[in-house]
Parts: sequence; C-alpha cells; structure tokens
Amino acid sequence: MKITEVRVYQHQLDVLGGRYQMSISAVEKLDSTIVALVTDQGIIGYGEVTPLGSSYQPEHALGARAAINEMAPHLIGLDPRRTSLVYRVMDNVLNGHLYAKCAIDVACWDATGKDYDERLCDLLGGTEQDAVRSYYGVMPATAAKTAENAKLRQSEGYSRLQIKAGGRPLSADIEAVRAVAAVVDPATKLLVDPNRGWTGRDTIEFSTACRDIPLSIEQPCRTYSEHKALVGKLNHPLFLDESTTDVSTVIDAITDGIAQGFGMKLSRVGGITPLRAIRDICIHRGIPLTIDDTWGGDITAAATVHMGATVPDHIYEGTWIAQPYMSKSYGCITAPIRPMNGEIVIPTGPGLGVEPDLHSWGPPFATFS
Ligand code: 0XW
Ligand code: MG
Repeated sequence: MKITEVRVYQHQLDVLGGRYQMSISAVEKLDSTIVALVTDQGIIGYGEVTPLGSSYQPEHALGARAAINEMAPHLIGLDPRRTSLVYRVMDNVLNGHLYAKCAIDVACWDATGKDYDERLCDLLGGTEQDAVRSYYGVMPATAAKTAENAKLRQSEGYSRLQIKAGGRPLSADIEAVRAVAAVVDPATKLLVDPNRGWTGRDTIEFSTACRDIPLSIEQPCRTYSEHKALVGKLNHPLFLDESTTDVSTVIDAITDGIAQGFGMKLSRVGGITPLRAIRDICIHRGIPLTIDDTWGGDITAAATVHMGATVPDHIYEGTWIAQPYMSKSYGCITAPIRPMNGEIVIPTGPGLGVEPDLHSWGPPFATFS
C-alpha cells in the first residue's frame, strides 16, 4: 500500500459555554488540523492535531500546518503500515514538531488498521474491555461552586476528578479542594492541576495544608527543574504533564524520581508510535498515567481511547476527551465518541473506527500528491 495524496483539512471547534479556563491560559475556540492520507488501495487514514490555543504548550495551530506542509511531500510513495519507517522519514525531514508528526502518525495507524481489518487497540496489543474510564476536569471557581460541580460530575459516573487550580491566591485553591474533598465519595480519585500556575513554594504550602486529603498534584510549576527541586518535599504524589515533552523526558522524570505519574498527551509526545513506548515504560516501572490529548474531535478521541484501552488497569488513570466541553465539532458518520456513566465505549470499526462526514467538511485546506 502506498500513500498517493496528503490532504490537510482545517476545522474550528467551539467551546461549550464560550470559555475553557485554566490557571494561566484560556481558550474560546480551537483550531483543529486533520491529515488524510490517501492510498493507492482506496484506504484513507485520518489523524488530527488540535493545540490548546497558543499558550498552553509551545505548539500552536499555524505551526502544526507549517510543519505538515514541510513533511507532506516526503510521504508520497511511503507505505503507511510501516509506521516506524514513516516516522524516521518525518524525523529526517524536520527536527522536533512532534505535535504535527502526531497527525501523520495517527493517520498511518488508522490506514494500517483499515488494511488489516483490525481495531487500533488490537494492533497495539489488545484489550478485554468494551469501554475505558474517563475523568472530568473541573474548572476553577469559588469553593462552593467547585464542590457543586464535583458532586455533579461524580453523579454522572466519573470516578476520577481533576480539579483545576492556580492563577489566584493559593488560599482559594486550598479552600476549593477542601470543599470538594468534603462532598465527594472518598472512593473518587482526586488530582489537583494548576497547569504551571504555582511556584515551588505554593506547591509545598498546598501539599502541607492538604496533607490529610488523598490526592495527586499535576504539573504545578512551569519547568522540569522546579519539579526536580520538589523531590522529598511533598506529601502527595506528583504527576507531570506539560513538562514531559517526549519519550526521553519521561525516562528522565522516572529516573530522577520526580514523577509518580503522568498526564500524557498524544500530540505532545508525537502520536501513537512514541506514546506506545511511553505506555510500555510506564508498565515496566509501575507508573500510573492518563492517556489524553490537548483537545480534538472524534479522531483524536478515538486514538486516545484505543491507546487507553491497552493500558493495564492498575496504572490506567483514565482518558480525558474534549467532547463534553464542546458546542461544535466536525461531522462524522460514525456514532459520536463521548463519556457515558464515566466511561467511553471503544469504537468497533477497523483502525480508529471513525468515519468523517466529508460532505460537511468542505474542500481541503491543502493537498499534496
Ligand atoms: C484536562 N486536560 C487533559 C485537557 C486540557 O488539554 C488540559 C489538560 C490538562 O490536564 O492539563
Ligand atoms: Mg494537566
């Protein structure tokens, strides 16, 4: 099978309620880029990259499209089923830009699954489940509102809640987390995520003030080094998210004893091929992880759900998808991928199991052949 054409589509994804707020960044609409790899067998593989605005990570949508433009001509004639060889070609053409490589890599895996008539999760080692656990991110608000929202999400079936923090006095975060812990079922897993909005001192103060509450803290500070300086000073497990930019940093974070878990994002680390390596490292070192992405529609959701389904239960912290936070996505013919009772059903079709509604998509933004 050979790639004969690369099509690049662009979609706007609108945020439900108009705004998705984190400590030091917020988004109102998302700019999604979809890559379609057309093959000589008539099979088309799809992949997506949707950065969370331009200030969450160094990645941004225009950068994704520029990087895809750079790589696309070199994909023509390659066999998408040789996923590692395609990755090597991408690395030879362009250094870094893992988020753009993600869209191409996911499209290769989708085409492979369609050709072999296997679901992506089966290509990745298999699963015995029909659905994966999801978790919900509760946006920053007053203590009373945060507790109310947390209770609501628990009643919707979520067994893990991520409480967003940061960007305001630390006392407000402590108050909100205490209020949540007081109302949710003790079996509900809690994780507090300041998205780089705390200093090292804030993190130590928070962990001391909430030492009686079982929870984890995710990516409190901006840099890897700030987290390294926290080793031995916290009363809670530390998850890294934004700082784990690739497979190598994951290895360092485990070896340096910094991270007891990871908030893992498909596009940040470069797609299914590198995320599979990270999954396996975490399995071998017993490190819990989520399998998420920054944002995206059904293509991204399917990729994370399939990968999530292959993570052993004892280290799987769930998969976050953007669907509950969106008022508008791009059209697909297949059933929408969404959490129900805190779980997301794994699509059953080959590859990602997602078929775009090309009639509603309009013409591609760019085509390479
Ligand atoms: C909650 N998420 C998984 C979705 C947004 O991309 C932010 C992210 C996080 O954990 O930081
Ligand atoms: Mg996070």
